[in-house]
Amino acid sequence: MKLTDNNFNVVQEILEKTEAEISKMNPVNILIAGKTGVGKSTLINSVFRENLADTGIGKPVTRYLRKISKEGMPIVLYDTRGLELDPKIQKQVKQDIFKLVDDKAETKEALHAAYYCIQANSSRIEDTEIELIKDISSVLPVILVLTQSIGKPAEEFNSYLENLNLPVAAVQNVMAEPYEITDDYVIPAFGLKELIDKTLQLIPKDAHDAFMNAQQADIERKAKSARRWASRYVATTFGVGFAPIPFSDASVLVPMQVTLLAHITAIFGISLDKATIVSLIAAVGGTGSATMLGKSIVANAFKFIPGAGTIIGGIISGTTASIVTSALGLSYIEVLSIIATKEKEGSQIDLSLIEKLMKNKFRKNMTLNRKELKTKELEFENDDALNEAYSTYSEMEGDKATIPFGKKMIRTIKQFKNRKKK
Ligand SMILES: Nc1nc2c(ncn2[C@@H]2O[C@H](COP(=O)(O)OP(=O)(O)OP(=O)(O)O)[C@@H](O)[C@H]2O)c(=O)[nH]1
Ligand SMILES: [Mg+2]
Repeated sequence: MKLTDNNFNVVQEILEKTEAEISKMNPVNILIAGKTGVGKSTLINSVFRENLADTGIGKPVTRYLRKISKEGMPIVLYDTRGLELDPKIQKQVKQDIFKLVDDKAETKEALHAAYYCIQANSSRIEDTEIELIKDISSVLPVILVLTQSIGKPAEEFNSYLENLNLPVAAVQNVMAEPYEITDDYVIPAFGLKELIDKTLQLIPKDAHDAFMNAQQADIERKAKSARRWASRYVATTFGVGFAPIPFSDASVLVPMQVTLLAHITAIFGISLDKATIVSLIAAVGGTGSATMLGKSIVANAFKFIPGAGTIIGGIISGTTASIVTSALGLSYIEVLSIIATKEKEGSQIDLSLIEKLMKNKFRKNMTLNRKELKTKELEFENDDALNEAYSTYSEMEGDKATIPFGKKMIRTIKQFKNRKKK
């Protein structure tokens, strides 16, 4: 595809605006504590984007605390190192944590919560560890994360801990990565969405956007949050008070569409590069003469809006503008959900297919009238829209469609009979 200057600028503006929005977010700051080898790094890599535990390792803050953060991600984690329950070391770790919480208090870097990780097959917990958990709980809300949870024993351990009435905010069983028992028996990952949910209930509202951006365990939730914002944005921008504009002025819609796409991208927090955005814009704007996003989208839109032929050369009403912009936002959210899912799975994204998917979704969403748009938005509540987008993409890839969104977590051992056949 040929890049024209105008087209390029729109893309550049989306990227810059996204970056600006992310840098405006209050970062979310979480302490991750637990004995050596319980699965802290594995948990961090599964819950957050970009393999954060491996790629975001910074300098040690103290002997027992390490800061994990990454440019462009509004999150800071502190990982305990070498936490053994030797009383002397434990005392130092505790001092380090208290000092950190104290130093950062009342600043933008104030800690919001702690995940205290215990391996779920421990079956009992030592008094020294109980004491440490109580101490951390006195300065931060703690979620006890029971890692590598397998079956009934892990659930029983959970009940045992609940019965201890520790001053923690929640106890959550997780399996961060699928666990292979044999080649044929695999325990799928579970519990991460619940952990996201519990974390959101604990951290302050003004850190929610940052947490949503950084997490990758619940992509449906990202989509819903983006969709809710987009619907509100479209309603306030093109609702009552929107003065109809002549079609020749359609490019005044560009800044609004840039804001829309940038904000959605910031909520999603996927690592979109220029090439991807160029493809997504080309998909809706076309590669023809009209290169400015607003104008070409509106021009394209007329092909899809029933009866729109009669208003060509006429005016764009609030209704027309909101249908076009909603379709743009909804399609963009669907496509970003697929990109985010692929990114999480660690699989390659085929840009030409992504462009095709965007075109396909936009075309479909453009034909919806106002009432249908409302229904379509509701589909995000039950993940139908996302599953449909995923199926479309898989079919284009030549893969059999699976349904990754909204799937009930399977908590028992699952046999994959055909695993080896592929
Ligand atoms: N399959 C599977 N393996 C896990 C999971 N959690 C931890 N492990 C395994 O347990 C081992 C230790 O996990 P880490 O995540 O490195 O533990 P850690 O708490 O970060 O350890 P330190 O950094 O040394 O304190 C690794 O070999 C992981 O592969 C899980 O959810 N699923
Ligand atoms: Mg580690």
